[in-house]
Amino acid sequence: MKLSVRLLSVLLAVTMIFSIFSVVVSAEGEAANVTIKTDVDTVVAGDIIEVTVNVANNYYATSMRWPVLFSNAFFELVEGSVKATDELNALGGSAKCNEAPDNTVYTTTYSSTDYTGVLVQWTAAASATGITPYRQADGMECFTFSLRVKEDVNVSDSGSIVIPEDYPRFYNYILTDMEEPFSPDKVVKCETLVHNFENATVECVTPEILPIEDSGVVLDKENKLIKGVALGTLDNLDSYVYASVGEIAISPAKENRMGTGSKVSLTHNGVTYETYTLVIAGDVNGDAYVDYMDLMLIDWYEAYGVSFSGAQKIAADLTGDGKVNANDKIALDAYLNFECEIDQATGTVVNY
Ligand SMILES: [Ca+2]
Repeated sequence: MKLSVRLLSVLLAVTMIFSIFSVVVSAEGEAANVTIKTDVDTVVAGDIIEVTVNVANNYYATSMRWPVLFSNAFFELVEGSVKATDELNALGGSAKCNEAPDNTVYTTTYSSTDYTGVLVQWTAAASATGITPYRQADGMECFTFSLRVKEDVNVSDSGSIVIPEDYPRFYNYILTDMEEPFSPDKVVKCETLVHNFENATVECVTPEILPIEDSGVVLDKENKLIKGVALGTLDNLDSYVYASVGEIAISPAKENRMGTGSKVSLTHNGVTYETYTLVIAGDVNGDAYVDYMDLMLIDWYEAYGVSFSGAQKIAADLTGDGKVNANDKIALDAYLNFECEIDQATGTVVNY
């Protein structure tokens, strides 16, 4: 929508009307929602995170100015990273990204002792035919920048990224209506507008694999074993475990089967922090099911000394006595004849 140049000149005149007659305008219904987003919410020292500033408004802004502050004990700015998004640039106008703004970006609540800031601004371009203001009721990602987590942060320290709500100069005037004829009650001063700021917090954590509550999974941290996963689980363990930070990578024992011997690793930024081995009690061949193939393997182990991995030995030891022998074969046979059950959390037969 275009705001005519004539309207602009009226807008300037309105400034004077305000000062002379103290016209009271209602800002009811108009609000700016500014959301700070980060690409991750957990980090380790040295990580680089991406910050996005999303602005949603339901009025016509001809300019906007947002100081974005970050905890300086936790973060440092990646120089040269502050920029307007392609989406914002596509609106026209001019975006400014100041990486070293003056002290006016700091406020009573957010001082330069604890925070460092960047200042992002946008002004609509005026031309002979008009002006295109910013109005994005659903929000638009306007600015991005990168922050590096300082090397000396400790686990459970956190850093915040905020817009200071007590900053006094987000912009001067906004318009509630673009339709002509223009009138003073279509103009709202910045200080009467409702601002909702959603800030972001990032926490420094220990990289580790963690159990999903009530999933039945059991993580043996000492022996790096994962137990308690249901038979026949395929593809991934997303409903059982998650990473405190980074990614979980799985190397299945067999094709896409989450069977005994599958390796479950936590990696973050190219570093592997820990690797667990999955054990499905009774599943000796690693296909995620318990059947006569497994019984046969235990038989071969007993009779011919077929070699078992550590995980296979634990999976085969259904009596839980630390050995793989004829008793386990009998127990597995009983299970296959529906005479008992296997408790995957403990890895032994029950109701036997
Ligand atoms: Ca099996």
